[in-house]
Amino acid sequence: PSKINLKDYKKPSFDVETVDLDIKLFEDHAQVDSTLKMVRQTAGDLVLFGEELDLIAVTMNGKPLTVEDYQQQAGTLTIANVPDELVLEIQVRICPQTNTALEGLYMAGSGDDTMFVTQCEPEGFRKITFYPDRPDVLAIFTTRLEADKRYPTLLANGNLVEAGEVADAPDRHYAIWHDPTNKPSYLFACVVADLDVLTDSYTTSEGRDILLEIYAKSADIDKCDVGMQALKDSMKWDEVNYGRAYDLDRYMIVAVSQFNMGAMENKGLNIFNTACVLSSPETTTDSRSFSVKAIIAHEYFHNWTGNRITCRDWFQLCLKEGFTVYRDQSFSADQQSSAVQRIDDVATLRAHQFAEDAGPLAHPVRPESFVEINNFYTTTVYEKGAEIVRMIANTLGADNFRKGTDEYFRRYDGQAVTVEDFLSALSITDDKIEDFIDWYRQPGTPVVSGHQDYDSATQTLTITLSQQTRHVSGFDAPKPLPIPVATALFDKDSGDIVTERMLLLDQATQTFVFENVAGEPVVSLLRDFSAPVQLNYDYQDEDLAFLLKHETNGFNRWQVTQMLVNRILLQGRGSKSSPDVYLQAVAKTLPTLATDDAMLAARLLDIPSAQELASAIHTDYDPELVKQQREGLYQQLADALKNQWATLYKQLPMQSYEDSAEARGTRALRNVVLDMALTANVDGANEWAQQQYDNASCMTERFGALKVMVNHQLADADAYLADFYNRFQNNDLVIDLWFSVQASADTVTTEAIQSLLTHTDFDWNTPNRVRSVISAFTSQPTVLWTEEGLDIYIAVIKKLDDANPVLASRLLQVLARWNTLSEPRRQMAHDKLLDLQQAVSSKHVLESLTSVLG
Ligand code: B3K
Ligand code: ZN
Repeated sequence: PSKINLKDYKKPSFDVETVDLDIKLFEDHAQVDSTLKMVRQTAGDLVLFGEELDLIAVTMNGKPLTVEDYQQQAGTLTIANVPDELVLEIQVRICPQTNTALEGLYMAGSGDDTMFVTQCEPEGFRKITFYPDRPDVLAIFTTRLEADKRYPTLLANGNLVEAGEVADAPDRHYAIWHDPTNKPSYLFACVVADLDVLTDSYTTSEGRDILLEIYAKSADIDKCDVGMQALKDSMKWDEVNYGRAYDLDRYMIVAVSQFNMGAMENKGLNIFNTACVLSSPETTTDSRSFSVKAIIAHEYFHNWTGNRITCRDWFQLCLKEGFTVYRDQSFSADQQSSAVQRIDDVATLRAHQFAEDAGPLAHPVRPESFVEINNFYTTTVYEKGAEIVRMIANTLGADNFRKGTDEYFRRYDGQAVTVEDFLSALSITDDKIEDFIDWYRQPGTPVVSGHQDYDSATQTLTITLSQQTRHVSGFDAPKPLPIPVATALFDKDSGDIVTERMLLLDQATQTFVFENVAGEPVVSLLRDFSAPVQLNYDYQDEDLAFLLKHETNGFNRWQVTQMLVNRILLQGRGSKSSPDVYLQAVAKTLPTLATDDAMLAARLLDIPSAQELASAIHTDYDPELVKQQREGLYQQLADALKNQWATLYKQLPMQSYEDSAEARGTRALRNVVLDMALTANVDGANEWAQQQYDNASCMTERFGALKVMVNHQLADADAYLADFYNRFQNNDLVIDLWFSVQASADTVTTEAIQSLLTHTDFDWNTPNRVRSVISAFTSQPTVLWTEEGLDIYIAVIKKLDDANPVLASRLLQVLARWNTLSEPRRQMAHDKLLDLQQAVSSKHVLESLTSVLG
């Protein structure tokens, strides 16, 4: 497979004005007829993409073409000597029933319970028909769907124009949909199914009434209210914050149980993984439910950032994803404490994106080449992409950022554009914004180091900061980037802030001078995580404890506790902190914080996951040692606060369910306290767990209790697991939880994983189920990185390589940091990856494997 390079971008030779699709579904295949009206843009042949299609007929301007008239190669159909204006009619046959890759048009479900859905981004439309399937070709789509009447639901993008019976076929019916907006083929969608619908409406700021619909299986329709409310909230939020209103008359969301990722923003017809849209108190944990709202918002926000303004080519993926993630993070921050939102976003960034940037899969937020674009839907493109937009927004300030985004929408609406276009619109009030382009081009996480010098004679404080980014092979030597460092100086005696300033570090080393500073202050840096960098500042542990007490922003308080924890846990790797300062500081803070902000208090007790700790270790990583140290500190924390747990647990009584930030905070903290109490062997904690399970008002309480019972191997854990299974047997998403709580248990063994994989409810065709075991398993590196653990994991990749290469490749990417392991694990992992290379054939897995092997 060949590499595609950003520098080779060329405009398409033809533009498509209109597409008429006629998709007829039959028992064992589908027939797709398309009519494309095209106009020449530049010289050259007409190139259409197509994969896994049976070409039946092509006509051009009414004249049938024969095999001499076109050239069919792997993946393309090329027609030479084409007039400047043409109507192309193409007939193909496809087989959605055997499409296990879940790209293009595929059948989901099994037996009597099946439906047909599409996933076209990035290049799935070419599995439906031959087409110039690239994001810079925009067209008006009209779609006719025809199917057996046992599929009453026929949906496609846009507005319903007509529906009825098929002449001469009493069992069949059809519907015709027309989408009036110009769109790229990756935003095409259709659904043929038997679903119920939850309906609502929304009146836009422009006074237009929009029909809102969420389609789900009848058993799930009672779990769509949270999503519906989130949709209305998102519509309002985008009007208020970005001045963007919805444009079509109808907005549809469809829940599908077999889906490769979270959700897809198809114009007017979003398709969602059931896990990302269904939510009810009894079956969904708070954190899952909160992410349902965030994903609904994300896909809705794409309507402007992605759909109305789209990407010129797939290298620009971050243009829509980074900006849209930034928008959904801002939306979520308005739904809960913004400190907690920032904590969660930063924790994810540090655990996954920093690891990616430090390993062999490191790539710029805007990659420069790829073999398979599906491999680049990464945390770097999404989350680091969002951090760049955040830095720009903070640098500009709210008003100028809004001027910039207004300009972006004004200038580029209806177009397919680049990151440079985005920056040029945002820089209308400040040209310096264009300098952020290097953040899109340069891989690797910058490390910012610094120290301070205080001169009491002149009352000046000098902060020296320097930045360094590792040189990733295959890229230019790294340059200094513009790094905004939000800074505050705290008076040591009063604990008050004396000065706040945004420092802009844009050279290799810089000094920043603060005048008239009476007494050496404690400096708080990178407040609110003002840039996606690693910070090494010469703090004393006591400074960090001081900041935990005096910082005014909850995020910064969390950040300093994490610094303390990291200093303790990465001991022997350069730092020498004893846990005492940390334990005392937390013990002092917790009681008040628990009453003021329970959610923040829960986060303050965070000890980074084994994976996050591993991401900071670049050689000789010993998973056993990390686990030991991590658990050791957790035990010390639990013991140090042993006499607080009972009081705290009782202060957080179970109440009838409510979906408020406060109630969610109480539930989150209660679960953490329960785990701490069991860790510290507090008398009676076993019974608390059982009572919490038995009397639970919602899934957060029930699952929280189940999880601690499993992790602490309480005597009745198996009985409770069995009870949980029986209660929720008919709910796939809850059974996913049942699988994952076992697969991620602190005490998991390879035998346990093996038996989950052979359980009658395990299903290779449902990505959620595969992830509920296999991805859950990666949270236990001591088991994963063993001979048996890797054999299991790699066998799964092999098995999925052909059936679902997108999923297989994604699972493989998690093994990227094998190279940091200590021997003999490192050699063992290397050998197994080499064996895998002999056994796979998808370009997805092969490209990832080539990078992973380095
Ligand atoms: N744009 C889609 C992702 C498509 C992934 C294709 N492998 C969902 C999203 O980011 O909103
Ligand atoms: Zn997205």
